[in-house]
Amino acid sequence: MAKIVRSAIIGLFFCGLAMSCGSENSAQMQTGVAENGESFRYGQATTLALSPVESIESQNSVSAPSSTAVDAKTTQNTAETTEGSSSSSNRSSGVPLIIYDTDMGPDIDDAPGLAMLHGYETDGKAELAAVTVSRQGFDGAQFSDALNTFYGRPDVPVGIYKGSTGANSSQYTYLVDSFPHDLSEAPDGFKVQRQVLADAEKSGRKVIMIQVGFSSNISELLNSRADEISDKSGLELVENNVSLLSIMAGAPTSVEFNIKHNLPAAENLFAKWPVDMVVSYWDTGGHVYYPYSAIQKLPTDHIVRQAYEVGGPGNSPYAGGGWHEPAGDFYNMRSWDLTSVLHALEPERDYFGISSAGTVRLEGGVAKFSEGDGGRHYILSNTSGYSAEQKNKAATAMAAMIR
Ligand SMILES: [Ca+2]
Repeated sequence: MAKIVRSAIIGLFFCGLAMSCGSENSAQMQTGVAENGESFRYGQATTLALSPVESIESQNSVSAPSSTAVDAKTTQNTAETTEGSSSSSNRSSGVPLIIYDTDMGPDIDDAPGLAMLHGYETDGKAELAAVTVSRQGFDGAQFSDALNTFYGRPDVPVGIYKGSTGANSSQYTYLVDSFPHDLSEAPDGFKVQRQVLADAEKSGRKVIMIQVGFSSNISELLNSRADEISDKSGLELVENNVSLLSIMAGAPTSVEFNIKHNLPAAENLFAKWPVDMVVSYWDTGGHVYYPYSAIQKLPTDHIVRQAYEVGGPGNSPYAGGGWHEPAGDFYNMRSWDLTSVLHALEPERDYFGISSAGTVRLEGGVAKFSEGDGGRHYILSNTSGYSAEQKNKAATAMAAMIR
């Protein structure tokens, strides 16, 4: 009991900082209510009866999707030196354009999620067309630009939501001062998205949208009308040019963080989204741990490693209170945002299992899914019952893309 009380106190502290409180699963997580009435999650990772992800070194027998040898130093250089040819090759080969819509800052997983996309682009499997930040806070846009610059792609457009959301704290974006970046201003996120979709309409290329934060920008996109960018509405641009929205949001029995902090936008998104949507509930990434041992393979000055290790040994803001799984001086990361990236780029690998088509309806913020009824929503399966090998396979595939 003392342990739970202590965890509750820690949980209150972190949620007070508006960190990514995820959702609460009554079957597996301890829950409570903060003074402001918001529910929060403070479950101890060690009480979830999960097998910690084994080190990547032990997973050599698990096949990763492409280049599995993660030599961080050489691949980073490769990304920087071959990006030009890679981008031109991607452009001509018709690989999907990607819009990464993120709340970059409150939790760590947005940063490695974006890093994965650079890995896919370097491998010729995708082209990062834009990053749009779904919370207020220019720091999130700057950090995204710095990460893009780190990977040799400094000119990826970055947009930002200019309304308000319920969460805007950041634990690591101040590190941007240590990395080259040149973003001086950012346009509205939905306008950046409109531009990508309008360009795609002309080129005939398809766009995959990946939303791993709040629904702020994409809700505005769906509400947008003809403007100087396109004579099409946002809804038409999505219908004509987007093949998939891969989204990390929601939980079937509680109000998940990404839903909670801009509920009207999420309700608008789920009600109006006109093409396929694959939803990664809290539980999916919450049960797949990205091992710290994979982070340790990156150079110490790598932007993702710096963000992951923010706070320093034994003082990580992410290691306590069951937020992620403590591992030595740091933590193994719950891989929420990475699941949506992984599924979007490797759907054929079916790492998580997927439902039949149906509809997700938000009922007071709780994401209720029902199969059938003509819906175009799908949910990734809850991985809580998966074997350690299956979880490791997903984590290994993620790590193969972060270099
Ligand atoms: Ca996120």
